[in-house]
Amino acid sequence: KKVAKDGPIRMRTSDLSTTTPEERAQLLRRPVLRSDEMITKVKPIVDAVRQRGDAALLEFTAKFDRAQLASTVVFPPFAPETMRIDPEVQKAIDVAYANIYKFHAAQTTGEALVVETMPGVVCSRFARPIARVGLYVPGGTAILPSTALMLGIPAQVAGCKEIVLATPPRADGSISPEVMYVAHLVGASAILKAGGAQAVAAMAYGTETVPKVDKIFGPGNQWVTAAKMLVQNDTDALVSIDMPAGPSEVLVIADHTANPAFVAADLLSQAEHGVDSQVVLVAVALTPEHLGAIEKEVDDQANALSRVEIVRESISKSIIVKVATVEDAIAFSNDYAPEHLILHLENASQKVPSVENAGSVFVGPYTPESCGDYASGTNHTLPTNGYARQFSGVNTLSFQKHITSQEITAAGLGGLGPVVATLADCEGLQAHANAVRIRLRDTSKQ
Ligand code: HSO
Ligand code: ZN
Repeated sequence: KKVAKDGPIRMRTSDLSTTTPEERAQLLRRPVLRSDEMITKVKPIVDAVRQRGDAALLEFTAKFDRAQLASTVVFPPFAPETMRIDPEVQKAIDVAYANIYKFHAAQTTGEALVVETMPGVVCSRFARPIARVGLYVPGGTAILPSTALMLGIPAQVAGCKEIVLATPPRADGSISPEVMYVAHLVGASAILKAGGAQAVAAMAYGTETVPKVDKIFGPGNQWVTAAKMLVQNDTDALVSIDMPAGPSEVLVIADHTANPAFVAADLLSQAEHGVDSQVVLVAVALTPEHLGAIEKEVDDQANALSRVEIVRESISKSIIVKVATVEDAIAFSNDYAPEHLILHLENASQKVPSVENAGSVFVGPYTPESCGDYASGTNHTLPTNGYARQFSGVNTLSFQKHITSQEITAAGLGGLGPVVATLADCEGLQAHANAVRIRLRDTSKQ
């Protein structure tokens, strides 16, 4: 559908009190992601990099990023001139780094969990870092040093030994100095100057110069996402991914206390990410004047943005859902499972316990999503497309795996062994039963 190039920038409105269940289901739906189709498209690229390594990677980088590179990987120490940034920006990155580090460091105690389940039977669990991780930092219409922070810091906190940061180079072959500076802060062990499916493939399989990784993280366009899904399913690659990613989303719940200018600004901050950004306003018993004021703010503020054309398209596909009560609003939001949920409500913090599905929640009128996007401390790599039902956002544990362990004393085996032998007999697995009985006989001799 074509989007009018002039006229007001406005969202479509539905009233939940008059919608049918089918219409409600339609409101909850995201645009279809053609994952099969995309996987077919990225397969030749992934195969080429797997088979021809660096040569293929350089060809794709020349073709897609228009950058003629002699080599794709940069190792530390990074040259100071590649990290030269505005001192104000550097200070801001440093504060963001400190907050994100603090919050992610608190997510792991570093101590093993130890439980004696029966006398003499001690079970434990301890974390180990995933040794080699690949972080994808998108290029495209905006440079995203914030994404480098959000992926690099938990990797650093978790203790990953190799951190490969991939990002598409600019046409002159360089990487944005802000991203380079963050790579330096988080202790990246290599920078891969490549983007798209080719970068994902290079990290999944390794090339002559690109180190192979064990897990790939980060948001990206459809090509990147499809490539991540493809390599995850290849047992030769032996690589996992953080989560399937779709276009970014926000759902704002606003009641009579809501400031129209704040609400509009929050909606637009998500809408400016891309033409397929999903923006939903759930209006709780707002008067027509109040809702009208929000709509006017959206139009006015949108027209003043440099990315007005992107916003015009994403806002035209976005919806306002009118509901009667806060409970109805939260029920709708839980069904939608938004990546970001903003509670612009009276006593907003009291509503948080009812939130069942969301990537990250922004509570009260002074908590814009932007703060979580950049610097409050929480992660901005979050589940989209309704995956907040079963996925957590990226966090420190995403960069670790947990090993369990057990140690049983002779006396402990005396208590537990007969239980195990009985269950092994029940399953007809005699060798399993023997492994216990042979020991029980041995201890009874003492
Ligand atoms: N809202 C984006 C993250 C971001 N915003 C990066 C600004 N820069 C997805 O959570
Ligand atoms: Zn954002």
